[in-house]
This record gives sequence, C-alpha cells and structure tokens, in this order.
Amino acid sequence: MRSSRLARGGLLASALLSILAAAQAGDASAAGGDGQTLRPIDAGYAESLALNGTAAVTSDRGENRVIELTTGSYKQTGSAWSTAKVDLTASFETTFKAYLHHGKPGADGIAFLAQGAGERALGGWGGGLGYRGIRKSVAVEFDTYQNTPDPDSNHLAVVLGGNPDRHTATAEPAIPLFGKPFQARLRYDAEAHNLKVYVRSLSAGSDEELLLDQKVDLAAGAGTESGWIGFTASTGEVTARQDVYDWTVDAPLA
Ligand SMILES: [Ca+2]
Repeated sequence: MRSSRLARGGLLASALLSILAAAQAGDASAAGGDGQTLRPIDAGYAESLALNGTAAVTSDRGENRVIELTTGSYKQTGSAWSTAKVDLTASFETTFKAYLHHGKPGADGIAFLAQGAGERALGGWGGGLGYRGIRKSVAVEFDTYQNTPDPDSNHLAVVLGGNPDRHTATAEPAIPLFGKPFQARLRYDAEAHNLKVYVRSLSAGSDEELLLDQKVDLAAGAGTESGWIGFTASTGEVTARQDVYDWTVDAPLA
C-alpha cells in the first residue's frame, strides 16, 4: 500500500521527480517569480508526502484524495509533510480544505506548520495538536477544543516553538471549524515577514475572512532557510476524524 510504503520513508528522490514532472507537464500555475506549484494531494502525488502516526492518504466517495490525519480514536497524533523542502526565505501561498468531524463535540483540531525538524516530525496528543514539542516550527492551529490556555473551542492561533500553551496571536472565526468543511488560505510575505491566514466556509456564497495578519519570520522560527511544510492533528479523551484535502502549494522549492 502506498501510504505504508511512505510511512517507511525513503521515497524522497521519486517524490522530487514526480513534482518536477508535474511542472514540466504544465501543471504549474502562475506562481510569480521562480515559484513552482506543488500539488501534493492531487491525483498521483501521494508519493510527495511523508506520513507519520495515524496519518494516511485515503479517498472520499468522490474519489478525491484525502489526508486523514486522525481516524477518530483516542489519543491519536498524525502528521503529513511535503517531502520536497520549501524555501522559507521566499514568499509563498498555500490553500487547503479541512473537514473535522465525527465527534460530538470533536477534538482536538489540526495545525499547518513550517518546520525544520524533518519529515518524521510528530508531536504530542490532545491539546498538543500533534505539534507540541516540534520546537523548530511555526504553527497555525485550527483548534476545536478548549484547553486551559485556549481562548475558546473554535479558534486559530499562531504558535512558535512547538508550544501550544503560548499563543503569539489568536483569532476567532465566524464559522465553525468543527462539523463543516472549510477552506484556509495562508499567504506568507517573506520580505515583510508577514503571515496572513484566511478562512471561509465551503457553503455556496460564503466570503473569505482574514483572521490572522501577523508579523512572523518562518525561517527563523523553523531554524532553517529550507524546511518542510504540512499538517499535524491530534485527538485526546475527545476524538474526531480530521481530514485535509485539495492542498495546493505555490512555493519555490529549496
Ligand atoms: Ca485546544
């Protein structure tokens, strides 16, 4: 099975080749400058993901490829990283959809990370959101469970140093993060060291909402100029199935 082969790692070379082949085939959209578009989760690109913990690549009923980060059992952690490293000193944009479901209420949420710890990186369960302890990282969390340091059970936050107990910035979306699919768009301006995070409901006619507009240096936070990007998630005493899909990355490779 592809995902279990991935879990053992060692496919970096073929992953890079598949991305380059995609670019040559004209799959790259206008990226600006020297950027290439990676589509790590579109058809055939599971090879470009490193999966850890409970994370697996599956298909939904519509045959779309989905990164299932947690499967709905207790105290799970999962992570999925692009095996192609990204230049964190350059501007990039990434968009993904997430569906956090199958609990009542559900926990704990997901996070998008830029990190310098490597493609096996995986952190703590529960309120750790799968990234607690990944010290060389900048996380944007989508947190659906209120732990003691959290403002509520439906918030975004920028977190440095793999410590979800300390939020650099928080925001509360108008939409529920749990129970209904949403789309997130992250835009990093490397010159300004600015990260903007937008969220919108996938319901027809819904508008995108700018939630985080934060000064942060991704390369400094990740402790490297070329790092990995991807997702973590966790469950605890409360559980959920937590899926990410339609992930596109518009970033220069390192
Ligand atoms: Ca939490």
